[in-house]
Amino acid sequence: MFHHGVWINLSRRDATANRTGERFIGTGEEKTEVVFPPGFGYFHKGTDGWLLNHMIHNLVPAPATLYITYEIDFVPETSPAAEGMRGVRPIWLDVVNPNPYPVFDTYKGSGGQDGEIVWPYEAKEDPYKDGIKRNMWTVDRDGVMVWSVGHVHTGGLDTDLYLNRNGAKYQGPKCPSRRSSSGS
Ligand SMILES: [Cu+2]
Repeated sequence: MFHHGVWINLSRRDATANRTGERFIGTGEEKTEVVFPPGFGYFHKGTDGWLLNHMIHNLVPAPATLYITYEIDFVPETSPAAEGMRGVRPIWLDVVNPNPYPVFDTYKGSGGQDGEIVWPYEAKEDPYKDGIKRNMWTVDRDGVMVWSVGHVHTGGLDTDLYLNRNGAKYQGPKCPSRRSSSGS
């Protein structure tokens, strides 16, 4: 089972981790297909080096030979189809960013009355005791969000993404604040 894969461009800096190695595409059990709106693409230089970080699970005891196949629609910069195209800037967010292995455990009975845990807000112990909110990032330039996707591990139900902007008229759901340690 191909649990997840993260494509990393070793020739660029990651925006949210502020280090070399831009995490730019991920997919996994949820079968994410990255489809940008027309006119947008991820700019790739011929000199860029890519690295594929993968997690593969074998659910049976027998070893097997596996192949990973992925397809890319590629528009050469010299093609008329590339005219006016804009390059996207990948923004990678997770609950323990910039830790490259964003995995945490939850146990039966943790979380609220609904039997679900919203991590990190209902975690028994504050995962950000040092005050660094690893699940938040301050947008550092103007832009438009053109696409997003989330990934969870076994038992995970969904991911939430909130955008807060001073002066915004948006009245929809807001990011929860940390709840009591009893998870209620
Ligand atoms: Cu994963």
